[in-house]
Amino acid sequence: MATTLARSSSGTGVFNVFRNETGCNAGFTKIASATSATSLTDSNVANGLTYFYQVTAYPSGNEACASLPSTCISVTPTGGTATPDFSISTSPTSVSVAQGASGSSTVTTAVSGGFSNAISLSASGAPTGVTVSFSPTSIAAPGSGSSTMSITVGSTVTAGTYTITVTGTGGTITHTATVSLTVTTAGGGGTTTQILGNPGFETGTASPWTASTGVIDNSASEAAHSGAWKAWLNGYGTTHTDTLLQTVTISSTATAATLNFYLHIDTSETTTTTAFDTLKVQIRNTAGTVLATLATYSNLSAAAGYSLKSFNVLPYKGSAIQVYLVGTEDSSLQTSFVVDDFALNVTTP
Ligand SMILES: [Ca+2]
Ligand SMILES: [Ca+2]
Repeated sequence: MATTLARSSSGTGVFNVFRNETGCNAGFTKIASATSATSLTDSNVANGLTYFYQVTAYPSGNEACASLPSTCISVTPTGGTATPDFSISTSPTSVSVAQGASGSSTVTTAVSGGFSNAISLSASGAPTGVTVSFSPTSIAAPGSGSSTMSITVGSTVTAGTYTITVTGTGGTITHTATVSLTVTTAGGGGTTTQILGNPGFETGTASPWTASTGVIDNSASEAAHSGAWKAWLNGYGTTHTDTLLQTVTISSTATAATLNFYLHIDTSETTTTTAFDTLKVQIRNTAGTVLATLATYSNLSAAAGYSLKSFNVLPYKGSAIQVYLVGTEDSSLQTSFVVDDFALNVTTP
């Protein structure tokens, strides 16, 4: 919006223009000095507000001789071309993420012209293996706010630069912004080493694992995932606890560390609601203090066959830790937690 004032005088003097939003008898603020133009356009106005103007005149360079203020006039801009709309932007606009890691950008929306709608967010253009999510997934009405855009890059995504388009949709209006994603090689071309000993239990003994009696097993009643041997925790149908642990150190220079293993759960429990028997997968320090419980499984997730479990354990680099599994059964109805083919893959530069 703008209001335009014109003066009818055409002498050799210059003019100061004053404005307020209160009234002709209130104090004024100077909005233009020593102008010789015969009109002034005031762009700094809003619809529906009334503005009051007055002008003083004086010989150029001699403001001390300024005239008394002119007659006060008022202007109320209305209508205009204001259309409900919003804008969308990202910060930063470019994100660099290593393979197997994640990054983020903040998406910000701002409304204008009386726009009032929730704005839903979506992303397109990410390559296969890259997952993009928003928190929150929608900016609540009236539509001004921000959302964190998380970008998770799979370990197999080809290094390179990609453009992710963020689309905001509010009512019938759609706007887009982009984020440039640069995927870098994990560890800058480093090497990945599996650091657990006897990961598939094929030596037929526990070492370097420490296991409860009977856990290292080659019986046919629960098949191994591969080879002949696996670790079979619990399965007694009486109150019982089994543990399986191995102490390792993830290099302090590691850029990625992932714990994988295969798990099969077999149960005689019939409940669909109560976890009577559980298996916790933990990271402990060498004193046995739990640093993290990565997952808890139970009779409720029993299923035929093995499934692969995978955890990011990079946060535990630099000190000796225990990969610690503990299975606990209640007094009846057996649950077996059968694990095999562990890997703790550590990538170093
Ligand atoms: Ca095995
Ligand atoms: Ca049980």
